[in-house]
Amino acid sequence: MKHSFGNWSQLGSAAFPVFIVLCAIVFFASASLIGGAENSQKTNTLDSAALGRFVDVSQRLGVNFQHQASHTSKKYLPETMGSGVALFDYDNDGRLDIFFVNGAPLSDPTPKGTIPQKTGPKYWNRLYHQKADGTFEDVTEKAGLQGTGYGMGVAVGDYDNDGYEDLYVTAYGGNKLYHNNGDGTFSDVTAKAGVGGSGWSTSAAWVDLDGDGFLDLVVLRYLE
Ligand SMILES: [Ca+2]
Ligand SMILES: [Ca+2]
Repeated sequence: MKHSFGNWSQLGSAAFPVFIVLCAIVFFASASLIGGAENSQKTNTLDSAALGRFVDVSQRLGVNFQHQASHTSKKYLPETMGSGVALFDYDNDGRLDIFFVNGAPLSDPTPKGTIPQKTGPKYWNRLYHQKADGTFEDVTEKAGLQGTGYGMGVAVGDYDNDGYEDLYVTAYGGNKLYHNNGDGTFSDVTAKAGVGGSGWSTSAAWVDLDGDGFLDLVVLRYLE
């Protein structure tokens, strides 16, 4: 120690401030390195925590659909089931939109042969249009897709090859084929197309069974 102080003494009083500055540089450089390492570790921890995780952004993006099931003491089969959803770009703007199928109320008990009806907006099927900023807006009424019956499933397909995806919606209480008019609205063309079916339908699929370039429709039915 004496030797060291001797050297500093020989360098004179001007060397002391230089020593302080050097110490300060070393200190802040070390702190910076340690801080950088800590930040890097935090980032890595966040990255690894985010990997494989999904975050519910429904409310934040404006998707506030809530499926409505009836709740009778009889626990009828339709009310024990969920319903379908379709992600498709109905307006060809390059962004996926969302269509939800919804239930309907049932009386308790429900007389045999009753056709369930959607009695109000909370039972409507819903179409959400994705806006340019990634949020969604409810365009159900404008699109005319409120629906009927106790909804079950949905199948998307451009059955008439006009470049716009159309919808086939199954329900207990009447299936519907909706033609996409290309202007944000849909028309019920079920009767004209002869695809109403009856009873209780569940799933459906569009597929070109015979390769003629026109989609064919497969509809699955459940119980009587
Ligand atoms: Ca779209
Ligand atoms: Ca079409």
